Amino acid sequence: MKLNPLRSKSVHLTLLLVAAALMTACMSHRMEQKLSDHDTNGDGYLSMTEFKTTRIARKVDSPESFFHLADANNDSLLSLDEIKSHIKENK
Ligand SMILES: [Ca+2]
Ligand SMILES: [Ca+2]
Repeated sequence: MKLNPLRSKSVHLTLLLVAAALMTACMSHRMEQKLSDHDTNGDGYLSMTEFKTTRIARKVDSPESFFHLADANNDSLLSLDEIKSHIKENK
């Protein structure tokens, strides 16, 4: 039996897309896990003090400016969404 090359290509593509989606979901879950580890008062947001203990803060040049730039609604707290969209915008 001969496989239709076009069809097997699209199967590969589908598998690749599924794998990519799974990886993204997994990474986002891991990030949520990480952030909740640093959310010491458990309010679901990171204050500047809490944020400074994260790996992201240690990786960037200035955690303060990252914090202020990422804080889209200026409430002096970072939500996971704010961090994620800030990272996405600066890729
Ligand atoms: Ca907190
Ligand atoms: Ca905020």
